[in-house]
Amino acid sequence: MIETFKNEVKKGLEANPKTLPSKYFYDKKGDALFVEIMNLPEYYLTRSELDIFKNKTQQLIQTFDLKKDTYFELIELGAGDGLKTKELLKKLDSQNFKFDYFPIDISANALHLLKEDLNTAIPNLSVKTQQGDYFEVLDSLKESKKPKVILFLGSNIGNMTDDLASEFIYKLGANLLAGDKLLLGVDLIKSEEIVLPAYNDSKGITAAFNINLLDRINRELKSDFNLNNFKHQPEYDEKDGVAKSFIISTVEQSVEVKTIGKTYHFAKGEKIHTEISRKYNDELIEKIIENTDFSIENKIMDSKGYFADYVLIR
Ligand code: AVI
Repeated sequence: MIETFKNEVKKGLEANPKTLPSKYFYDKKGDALFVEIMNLPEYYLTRSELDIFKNKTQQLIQTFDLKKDTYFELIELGAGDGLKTKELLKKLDSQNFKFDYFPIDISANALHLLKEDLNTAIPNLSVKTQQGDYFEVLDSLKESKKPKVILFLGSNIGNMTDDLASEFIYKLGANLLAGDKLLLGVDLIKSEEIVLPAYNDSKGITAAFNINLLDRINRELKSDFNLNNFKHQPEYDEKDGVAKSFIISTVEQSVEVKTIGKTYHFAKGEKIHTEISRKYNDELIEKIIENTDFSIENKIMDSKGYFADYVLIR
């Protein structure tokens, strides 16, 4: 794990322009900062998808086309605190659907808390937490042959390039059977006035989330990034719908990363690209699933039209 981190940081800092992978945002501090981000007034994404799960639950259930006498599996990739999913689970439970809920997450702690919370909120619900890699868990669930609904929410797909997103969805399809469903939650392309503040909040939480990556490298790879000499900078291009986060070196400086055994030079104003947060429309989603085994069955939007949950069928 630490070897992979080291190699990816090395590769990123030696690239031109410099990059660092956003998946490394999520250490303990990064997880806590992301929870804060989801509660920020500017970060509309979580609230928008929650609106769908609260107010369009019946529509979601209808497009899943579930039979009350057939046991199925509801599998969530990156379940976190399950805030949105709980709305769906409550409805399914009250309507006497028969199913197991499999939340998959990297964090054993998040899964433990989620299970405790659900056991209290929905005592009848069968919760089978799965800690680990999405594809390893899906592979182990293949055997059951029960109909499956996969949830991949929160526009998490947007942190991948379109090629990687396509490959990811293709691989999901390879673990499913014909008729299985994938609920893909994505942020929609909209104006800069709405998107940019979501990645540049007034309290500076997103800035801390981005800069924490350098702090993590300092701690885990023994480097000497002076965090005061770097700042967070988001950019958003409304035409292509891609928000990008950068870390900018505010002075000319050199940084030694001891475990890599190298010193990296930064010019004043030089950027490190740390994240993409893609926004979508129908055309982009169609393109991404073009070479997968899925087709679009439905699209459910929040009341403001900010966010969409696409129901894809295998
Ligand atoms: C997890 N992911 C969908 C978030 C996003 O909106 O791209 C991560 C994030 N980065 C900055 N703020 C939130």
